[in-house]
Amino acid sequence: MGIAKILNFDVISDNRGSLISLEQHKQIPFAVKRVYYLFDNKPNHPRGFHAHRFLKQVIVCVSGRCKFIIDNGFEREEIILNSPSHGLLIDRFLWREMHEFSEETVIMVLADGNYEEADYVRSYKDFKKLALAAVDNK
Ligand code: T46
Repeated sequence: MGIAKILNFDVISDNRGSLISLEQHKQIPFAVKRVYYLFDNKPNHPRGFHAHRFLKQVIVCVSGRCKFIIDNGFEREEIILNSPSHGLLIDRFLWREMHEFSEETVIMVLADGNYEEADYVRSYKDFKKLALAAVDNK
């Protein structure tokens, strides 16, 4: 398995359109404590560039498209999110970047914790050091 995990959500469709339901401990593999969304995104303004010490999240590109880079300190993967029926599960301690937003992109994020700036590692150099230290301590 790669660094990033894609969750596939069931789509309930009828002649009126489509619906996706996300419940904690079912489609989302943790208790959801916070939901936030990113919109009005600009194609040439990437976001992210940090890791979380403890936070786990599921990212859903509800409309439009975005390229994610996920990095564990040793290897990186690129994932294109462009479907509301896919969720990108980002476990704790993974570096993430978001690039190449389309104009209509809306990204919804379900998180297992409240917003805590102290949980962010915003320097790639520090992230790399911590990733190496974690391997040395195993
Ligand atoms: C992540 C990616 C996918 C809050 O006040 N509350 C919140 O819940 C969040 C998420 C952010 N903020 C504040 C903190 C900053 O002053 O909003 C501002 C923008 O946040 P940030 O620069 O961290 O945004 P992104 O898009 O780079 O990252 C966000 C999340 O912060 C992060 O956890 O994984 O989306």
